[in-house]
Amino acid sequence: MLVTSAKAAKKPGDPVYQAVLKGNREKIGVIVDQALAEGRQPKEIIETSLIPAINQVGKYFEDQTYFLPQLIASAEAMEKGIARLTPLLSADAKDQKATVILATVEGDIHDIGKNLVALMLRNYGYRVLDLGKDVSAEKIVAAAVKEGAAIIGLSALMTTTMMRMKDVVDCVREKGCSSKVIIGGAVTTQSFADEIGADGYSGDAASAVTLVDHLLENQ
Ligand code: B12
Repeated sequence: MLVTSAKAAKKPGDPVYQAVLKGNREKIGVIVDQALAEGRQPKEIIETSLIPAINQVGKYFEDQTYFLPQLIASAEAMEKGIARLTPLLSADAKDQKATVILATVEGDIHDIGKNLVALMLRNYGYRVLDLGKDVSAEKIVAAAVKEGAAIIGLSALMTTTMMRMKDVVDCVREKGCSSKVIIGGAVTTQSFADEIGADGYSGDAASAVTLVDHLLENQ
């Protein structure tokens, strides 16, 4: 299972880690291919190189060692690295379980974490419809109703966009939509989920799968 904590992170000498840290979007594909050729597993590369690197970039951004251009370059390198590994991870389309709608809430364009959640849920057989980023509550709920989604998963990375999650919960209740709402994203917490009336919270992509399994078992 993909463990998205930085506990088992590789040493900074790792070329994949360095490629994200330095925003090397041109060469990350080749560097990831080399890591695969050396026998590293796709999940392990995400877990111990890509995620720790983007977290380190976040720290550099916070302490102003890095500025926006470096943040963007690193994010793009991360996305390319994940895109390279995705085909190696995705499960077969058959035997799909329930439908999960995923979106980053309105006003928020961070989608790396949400994309990892999508990847994991697909890997475990869920039918995932990813609506993308900066998506309005109305659009999310309309899609959930149309597709008969069992779960709506929302991501937010900014204090300024967290409350858009409550808009979705309110809209779900208003429209009598039967989907359960789960939330995540570095800025969110279990107590925030409780406060806005969401059905679940998870702090990483691996436990998102357990959370969805659990919510559907108890239906
Ligand atoms: C990469 C990044 C960017 C990239 C985003 C690229 C992309 N495609 O996503 C770019 C450069 C575009 C960007 C832009 C901005 N960013 Co930015 N960015 C980050 C950074 C460094 C990393 C975020 C990330 O991808 N983390 C890695 C992923 C894997 O973690 P994650 O998202 O938390 O996801 C995991 C879990 O939370 C969970 N999860 C996530 N979603 C979901 C959903 C569900 C349903 C579940 C169950 C679980 C779950 O599972 C994931 C995997 O384990 C953070 C710093 C940080 N430390 O978080 C800042 C940060 C989030 N950004 C920030 C800011 C301010 C901005 C900008 C406003 C900057 C600017 N001045 O323009 C803009 C935002 C514009 C907008 N309207 O959204 C701030 C937010 C501050 C705040 N608390 O409000 C942060 C915290 C940096 C900082 N310290 O100042 N950013």
